[in-house]
Amino acid sequence: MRRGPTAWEVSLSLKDETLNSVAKGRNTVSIQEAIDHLDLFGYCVLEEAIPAEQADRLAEQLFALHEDPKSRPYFQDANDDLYQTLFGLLNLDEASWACAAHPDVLAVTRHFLGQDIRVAEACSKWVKPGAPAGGVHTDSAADLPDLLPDTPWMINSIWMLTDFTEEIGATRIMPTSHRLRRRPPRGMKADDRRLLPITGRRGSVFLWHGGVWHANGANTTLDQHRMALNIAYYPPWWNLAREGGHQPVWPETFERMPPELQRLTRNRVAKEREEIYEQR
Ligand SMILES: O=C(O)CCC(=O)C(=O)O
Repeated sequence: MRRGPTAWEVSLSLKDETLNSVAKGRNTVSIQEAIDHLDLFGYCVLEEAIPAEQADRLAEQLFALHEDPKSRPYFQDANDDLYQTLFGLLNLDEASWACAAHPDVLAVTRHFLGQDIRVAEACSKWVKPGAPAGGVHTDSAADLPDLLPDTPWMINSIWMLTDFTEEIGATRIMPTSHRLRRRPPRGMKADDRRLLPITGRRGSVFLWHGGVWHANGANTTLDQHRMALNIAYYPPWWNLAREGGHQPVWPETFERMPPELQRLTRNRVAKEREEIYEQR
């Protein structure tokens, strides 16, 4: 007798189809479809949420910021040259504000976290040619129990500021893994066949549930650079949670922000990290 597909094979092919349908263009995915996709698979893609030219400008500014020696105190790891994370972007580049307060992103995020969401942090992630893949992980789960909550505690997002291809180091995600409510097995590799690269045209943004298993992919190209803007959102009851290098919003930045962004960041206005984050 011919063997039918396993549940796992069905889920993978369903996923491929969904990837293809979002690749047709932003207008084919409504907010409700994006919400349903994130709920079911753990992530969703909003294609071309900003124009490619705006993404190009932002990418150029971020490459320059990464090269600026004044930015070094805000690197997650100043010794990691190939995969660079630069924190505190809301202070460093006003062009990031439009992404942080993008109405479609906020609509999807508020569905999961409630109306009173907060921006946890905005950082840029430059993946250079030759950068290895990252470790597979969940987000902001350090203080959570072994059985992860069934209520989402974080929605994360990545703006593709250069085209995301598998070769350039697109983020890899294991669809539906947030439903397992546990961390990935120790030693799980980013090239595990259950993790799919989230590809798309620059200007697109994808969002994921903090409990989904994911990693940055390796950049296997010789000369292509991946730039992404990574903005995470917390519900108000998680608003003091912080990760290693998260930066406050400086008072002078906050004063200049439009009201929606002030609403999203009002819990973290300070000059220094020590003023608002607990010491670990
Ligand atoms: O840079 C990437 O593609 C992944 C980022 C990531 O893993 C994270 O923000 O938790």
